[in-house]
Amino acid sequence: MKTPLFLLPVSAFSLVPFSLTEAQKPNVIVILADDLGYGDVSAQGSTTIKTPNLDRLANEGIRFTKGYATSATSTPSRYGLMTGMYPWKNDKAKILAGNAPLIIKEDQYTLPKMMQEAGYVTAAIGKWHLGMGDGNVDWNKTVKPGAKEIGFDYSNLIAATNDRVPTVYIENGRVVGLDPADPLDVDYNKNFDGEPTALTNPEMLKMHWSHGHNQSINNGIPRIGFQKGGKSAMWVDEDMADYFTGIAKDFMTNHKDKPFFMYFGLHQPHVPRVPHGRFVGTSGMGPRGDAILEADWSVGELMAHLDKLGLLENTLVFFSSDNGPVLDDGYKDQAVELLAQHKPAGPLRGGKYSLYEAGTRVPFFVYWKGQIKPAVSDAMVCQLDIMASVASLIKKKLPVDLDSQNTLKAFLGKSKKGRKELVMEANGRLAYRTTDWAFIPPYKGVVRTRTGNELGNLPEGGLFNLKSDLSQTTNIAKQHVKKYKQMESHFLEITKGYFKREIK
Ligand code: NG6
Ligand code: CA
Repeated sequence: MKTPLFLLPVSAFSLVPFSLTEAQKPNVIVILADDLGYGDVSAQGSTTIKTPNLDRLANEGIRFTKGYATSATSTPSRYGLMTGMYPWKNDKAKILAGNAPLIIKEDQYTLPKMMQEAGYVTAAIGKWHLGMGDGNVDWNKTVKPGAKEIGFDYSNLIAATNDRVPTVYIENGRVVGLDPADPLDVDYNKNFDGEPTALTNPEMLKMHWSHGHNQSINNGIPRIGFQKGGKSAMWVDEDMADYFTGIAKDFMTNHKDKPFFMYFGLHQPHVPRVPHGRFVGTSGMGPRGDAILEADWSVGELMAHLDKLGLLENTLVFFSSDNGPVLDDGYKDQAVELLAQHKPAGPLRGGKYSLYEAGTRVPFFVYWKGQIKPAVSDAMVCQLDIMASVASLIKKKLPVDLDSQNTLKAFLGKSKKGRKELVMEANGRLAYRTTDWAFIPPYKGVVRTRTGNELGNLPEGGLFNLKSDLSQTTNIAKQHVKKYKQMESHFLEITKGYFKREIK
């Protein structure tokens, strides 16, 4: 049995967590929402949505006002978190199809491998989106390499996104509930003969697409990609939150007596937004708001379970989102029409896919009962830094050079200083920011995507003073040439060999 930290003498307490012994290694949980915006949580100032469970993490932990993902889309963002390396250093770290191969090399050092080496049991549950298999997957056999090969003892995942095939759960590399008599096949180029799609059989749809998402249909919802067979294994979107929440609770119960590391990838509020019936209509904002409330419930369940197991005082919890918000990401779910006064990005400009702040600046809370004093912190922190910071916490020496920086003191509220600078990515484009300034190199290309989100393409380049202009209303590149040049030169130095101006 681990000694709960609150039973330690006060003198030891003041040294914690820098004096943790083997037996007291804290559990570490990373909960990552999918497309949850800076303004989508009531603790972030929103009065239009009520997220009591997320608020609890925010208000009873540290709430970061400058918390970042490394990218404005999922795959690169998760790559940064899992490897401690900037995703733009890996040209495969782009939004992946459901049958894309694993983009993390098997010999690459990763956050879960680090935890394993430190004696942790590790699990990945929920959204994956880092690729699995070798590019030529037989879904009826064990799919590998995957989560196991990069350091997860246990995994129960959706391969990519909830709008991409295969629409099945994959536990430790095996499709859950597959009937060998009805093999599963997946293709991203062409349909299988005679299989219905949203274009041939619109009468089968209970949710309609607005752009993309018109291929195979599962559960009345059209997806990206084609699949055939595997009928008994198909997920039911309405049950996904219950499924993964249950799996995560079981994992915690099974490993309550040893230190564990659990990565929990929420699928909300990514499209298609199909929450369980008990959340339908609860937000007044339609499926997007209801899905956020379902995610809030799920987080509340995990925390209540930790409490029930007596692990709250011995578990460090990170909560964040893989990228910023989007309304119409390809389905007609009334996200725009029912938004009313709600501001998914809060005061920030842009959203998912954007080089403006809302692309990567996301909710970011760190909670540890009894160890972290509630506070709001303006330190700049990034998901990239979880790896080096947790290494420091558990006294693990990193055997490789990483882009991940040790910002443990900021994460635990013991310092107001986080990282000094960060390069972020959005669909292959890069931007740079320091504590108070944002720099966007010149990019041509469309101003907005079909989602309506502004991309941050500024043909002449951009400079914004985030201290005086948080909402990035005024590009002052022309007025502050010296500052622009200085930011540009730092940016070029860090991204040398990777920054390609011709990317649109
Ligand atoms: C886009 C999809 C979008 C979403 C995104 C990935 C279309 C038109 N759009 O290509 O719906 O799936 O990829 O989102 O297909 S992410 O959060 O996983 O990065
Ligand atoms: Ca996402």
